[in-house]
Amino acid sequence: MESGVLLWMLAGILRVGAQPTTATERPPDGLHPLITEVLFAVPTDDGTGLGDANRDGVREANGDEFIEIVNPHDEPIQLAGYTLRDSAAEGPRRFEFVFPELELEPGGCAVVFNGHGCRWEGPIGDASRAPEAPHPYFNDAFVFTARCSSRPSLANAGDWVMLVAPDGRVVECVSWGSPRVAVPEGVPRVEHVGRVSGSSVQRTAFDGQLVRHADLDSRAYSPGQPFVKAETESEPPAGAGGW
Ligand SMILES: [Ca+2]
Ligand SMILES: [Ca+2]
Repeated sequence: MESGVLLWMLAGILRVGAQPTTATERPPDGLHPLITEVLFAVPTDDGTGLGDANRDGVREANGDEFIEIVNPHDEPIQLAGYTLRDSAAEGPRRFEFVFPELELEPGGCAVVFNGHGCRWEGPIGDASRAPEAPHPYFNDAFVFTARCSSRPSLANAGDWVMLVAPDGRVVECVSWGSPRVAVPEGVPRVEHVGRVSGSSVQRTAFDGQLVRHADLDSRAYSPGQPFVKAETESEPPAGAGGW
């Protein structure tokens, strides 16, 4: 799809944060999802429930971590076999989630929580099967738990997550802070977001950057809402009646 190729070319020359995005290789052929949000530093609960991103009433420093993706194209994407993983070597410390069969419609959103120690209400999927329905608590996104043990977690000080296509080729990588493991050579799209605390990093638009969520609006994260504009840009004038 030509628009997809154009997006990748554009993304390759965007600068993200203070550091340049690198484009070293074309992405795998075909249409791919796009990472739109990563919560790697779960905020500390300040008494208001902050940090409880999965909305089970408890902040779990690992379990409430999540990665959000969207289908940015105008055709459905079959998610089966797409993988999200972090920088840890293969083994019990690696965060890795392989999607089961789920056709994601254009604009459709999916959220994968670490899930360690989490409880769930409503339709939740895992690596063995997709949720039976979109989740009303999460803006009607498809919500998954990776059912992690206590060990895999995204390192607050620096780490990365990558999206890997079913054929094994890397689609994109989001990195932050000072990862102990360098992003592998040849990843077609790398976005580095510096060090962020107390908030996720969130994409502002289909072709927008990943920025600190709390700098966009009053929220620290928004699982299920793939694009968030800065409040100052999106607020309608007083009396305009909203949308
Ligand atoms: Ca929670
Ligand atoms: Ca979001």
